[in-house]
Amino acid sequence: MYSGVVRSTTSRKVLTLVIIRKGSDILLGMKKRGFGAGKWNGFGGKVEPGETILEAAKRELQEECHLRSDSLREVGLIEFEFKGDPVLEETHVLTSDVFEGEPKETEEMRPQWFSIDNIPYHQMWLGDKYWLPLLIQGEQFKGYFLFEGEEKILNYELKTS
Ligand code: 6U4
Repeated sequence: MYSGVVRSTTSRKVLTLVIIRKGSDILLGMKKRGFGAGKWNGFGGKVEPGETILEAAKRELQEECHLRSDSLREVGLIEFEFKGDPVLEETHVLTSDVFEGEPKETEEMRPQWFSIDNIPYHQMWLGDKYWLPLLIQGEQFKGYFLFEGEEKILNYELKTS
């Protein structure tokens, strides 16, 4: 898909990532366990067999912070690759400012609203400072990030569409 990038992946995992907005705030969750623990992130996870992207995104949002949204829109597609791992993570990024309920802490995530002027990029995945501003500006985007471990980006590409 992207020129100049050598791929050694053999399989793909499909994931969702939901960023909820309210006025000039966005909702992030502190991941409490698993890969990426200790980072603020959107809500999401693996798409289960038989589920659509949208169904999976709604389910993960509800499971991870008890919000419901029937208005999620897909605005981004990011491929994450980790050096030495043959799995390419195809991550569908969705957003909405229409939702029901109050964010509630769960076993996996501690939700918190952040002003878009005060996003904790230093405690987030390194790539997020590149693509999240595009989402906030209302742009659609496609990207690819190659990580080495959790704290180093070896290569990335990002374009708006
Ligand atoms: P479930 O279904 O909840 O068990 P899980 O495999 O825990 O899914 P998730 O969303 O925690 O999925 O993360 C999946 C993968 O995607 C991890 O390798 C980390 C990566 N990832 C998730 N959110 C990211 C983000 N905002 N920025 C980033 N990588 C992210 O660069």
